[in-house]
Amino acid sequence: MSGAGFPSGFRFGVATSAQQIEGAAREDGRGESVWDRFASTPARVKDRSTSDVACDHYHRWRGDIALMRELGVNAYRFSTGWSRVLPTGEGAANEAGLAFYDRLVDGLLEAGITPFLTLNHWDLPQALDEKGGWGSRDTVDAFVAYADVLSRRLGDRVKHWITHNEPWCVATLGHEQGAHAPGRRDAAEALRVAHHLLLSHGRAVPVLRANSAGAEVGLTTMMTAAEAASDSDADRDAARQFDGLFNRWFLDPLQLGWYPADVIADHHRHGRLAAPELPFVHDGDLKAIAVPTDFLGINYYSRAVMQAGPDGRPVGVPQAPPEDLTEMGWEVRPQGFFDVLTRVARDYAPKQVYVTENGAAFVDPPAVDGLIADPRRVDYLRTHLLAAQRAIEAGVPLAGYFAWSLMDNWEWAEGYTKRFGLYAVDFESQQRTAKHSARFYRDVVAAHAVPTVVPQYS
Ligand code: IFM
Repeated sequence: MSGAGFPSGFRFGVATSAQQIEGAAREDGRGESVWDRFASTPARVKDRSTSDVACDHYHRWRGDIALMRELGVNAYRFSTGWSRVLPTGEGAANEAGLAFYDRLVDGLLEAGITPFLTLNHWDLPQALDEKGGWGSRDTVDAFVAYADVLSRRLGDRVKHWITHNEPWCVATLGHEQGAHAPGRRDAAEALRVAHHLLLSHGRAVPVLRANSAGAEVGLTTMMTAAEAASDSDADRDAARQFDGLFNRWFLDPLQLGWYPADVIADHHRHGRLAAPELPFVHDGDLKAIAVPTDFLGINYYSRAVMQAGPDGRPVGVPQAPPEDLTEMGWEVRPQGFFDVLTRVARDYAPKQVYVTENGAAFVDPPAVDGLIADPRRVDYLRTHLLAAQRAIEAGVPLAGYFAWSLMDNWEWAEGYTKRFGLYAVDFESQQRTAKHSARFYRDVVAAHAVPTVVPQYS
């Protein structure tokens, strides 16, 4: 084993999200989400697929809990479908939707697995988007009401709540770049969206605490290590800008209570703001956003190496050879994981950190004797878990690690073309097949440490 292993009480989990695994898109009163609409719009999703069936987890959740038991994990991060609970995003709750999450939570607890529930993993109800979506301040109220409904129902059993998953993706990919639902391209709107996501987090935290005695509450953000392509002032400034847009724009208001002045100036300079001020920030918003939380959720996949573009905007430059890239084109960079974990502890001093996602998409070969050999994913997990362990040794209050993902699933605009799972899913038969990475993770969990030598699994 390497080092002293992970601290006692450490959470080892796996993560998924509702839209990516549940399926049953039109069953039991579920309403349409922005991702349902996006996927049914031509040319939005790479393989033209929808998540209407996905992993059919809505019907197969018992078997999926059995996979978690096989792994030995003590925690499971999942999200609730907002439009399954509130079909139009507000108003009367859908009892069948709530009953599904009741069953799932009870099943997890019976299996000795602690539920970590994410309220918003991107699947805004379509009806709310038609009223202005996250660009409208009314959606803040709708989110707080949704948090209230769910935590009243599940708060006696769910004690770990994550308000939002990766607000950058919703704001920037969804509203500035148009690559994610709802597919808009409006940089000014994207800034409003980011603010409303953060504000709704801040306003939901006290509601969740009131309905779920003793609960831990936090938010999950994606962090990417930002590095300059060279020592030139221009490239260093490009890295600063990227870090500002991607990391600090979210972490500064959440943890420090302000938006970073240099990034406000960048927004103005690049035309995202008409003036160097934030018209959508009302009195009291920043205080609400910076409500103390019990943990910060960090999703980590890769680093970004930036150089100055012709107009001074940051541009990513590929650094790694193709063999160091995952199927997403993301560089495998465990050092970046260590860097973001130690940086977040140093600059933001969260009470605790959970790594709420970490993993890699690769093309997997067919199964041999019922097991799929995925050495690159095993290596990704091994090197990143070692980096997490080093971060703990360096003083980061890391309390848990969730592998993304329990099983192959619907990877948003990439459809079914990217596979992140520890278990493979045959989307025709819905058969699940363990990969070597599942066996490796099981060994890590059992040993509470990272094996120095990877066992032979076949
Ligand atoms: O699949 C996604 C997940 O939903 C959010 N974080 C990144 C993952 C991989 O792209």
